[in-house]
Amino acid sequence: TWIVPQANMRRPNILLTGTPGVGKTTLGKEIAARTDFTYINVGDLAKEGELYEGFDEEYGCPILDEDRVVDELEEKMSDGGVIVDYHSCDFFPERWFNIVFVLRTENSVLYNRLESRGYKGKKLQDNLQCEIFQIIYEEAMSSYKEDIVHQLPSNIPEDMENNLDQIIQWIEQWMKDNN
Ligand code: DAT
Repeated sequence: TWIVPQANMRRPNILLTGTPGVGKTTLGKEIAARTDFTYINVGDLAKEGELYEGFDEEYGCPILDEDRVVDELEEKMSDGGVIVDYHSCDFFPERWFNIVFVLRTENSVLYNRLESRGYKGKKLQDNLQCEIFQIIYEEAMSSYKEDIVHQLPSNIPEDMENNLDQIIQWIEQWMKDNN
């Protein structure tokens, strides 16, 4: 029941973060489908623009050029109405986001998701440890005002539906309060 807002309305920016596999992409695309917000996957953006500054030999993956990612997104972020999805969050300007959601997944569930994604060995173990030690939650809490950082469980489809409904409601309330 999304009411299409007027073109000149202020809209918030939302950060979806958390360990790979917790469900950021699925949730982000659903929010975008139910609103007029733009979904941006930072991993895909970096790939398309080759926003890299080297190669990590240990992990066998390119290293994100964080400054170029920030430059690339700056204009879009100032318009509002953007959902950003990335598995790290400490290099974005704090002022970009009105709310930060850290998705959380139980270990056994995440194990299965990452394994079916083809992760194995050190990459699989490191990502599971990242979730167990709540690395991204701590990163979010130290990078943004603590009262805008929220953890969301993301284990079963019902969690996804609840999270989606909550976020849509939050957006609608924000827009009422800020327009
Ligand atoms: P991320 O973008 O955080 O890496 P994703 O959206 O690609 O994660 O999700 C990884 C997989 O898990 C994908 O197959 C969808 C599934 N999934 C995500 N959230 C879920 C949930 N709450 N319940 C069940 N499956 C979920």
